[in-house]
Amino acid sequence: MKIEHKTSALNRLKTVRGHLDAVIRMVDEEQYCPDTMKQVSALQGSLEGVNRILLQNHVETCVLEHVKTGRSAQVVDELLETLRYAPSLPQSTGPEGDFSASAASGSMASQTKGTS
Ligand SMILES: [Cu+2]
Repeated sequence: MKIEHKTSALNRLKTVRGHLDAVIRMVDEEQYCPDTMKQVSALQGSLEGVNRILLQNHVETCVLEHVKTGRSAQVVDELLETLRYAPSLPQSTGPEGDFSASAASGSMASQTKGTS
């Protein structure tokens, strides 16, 4: 794994962990439902960001290596499978795709990005 992608993924996941603790407190304290839902959506957006980083790393490392060693057919099949886990990409239009994408903008997570 490329060190810059590893660092970025770890930082984001640790931010998500802190954010998730805050959302757990919101539910425990029975805060206003839409406020909590907004934070859950922000968390979903943050996790999608982690998957984008992982996908970028995968393409830059594993996929390139497989192409170099002549395993192109395997690369295509696996990559199409992998894209299913990247909800914000146009290839996967799951039921949660539109909602989380729109809710991710202006999220609390993006404001705290880079801290851990
Ligand atoms: Cu990979």
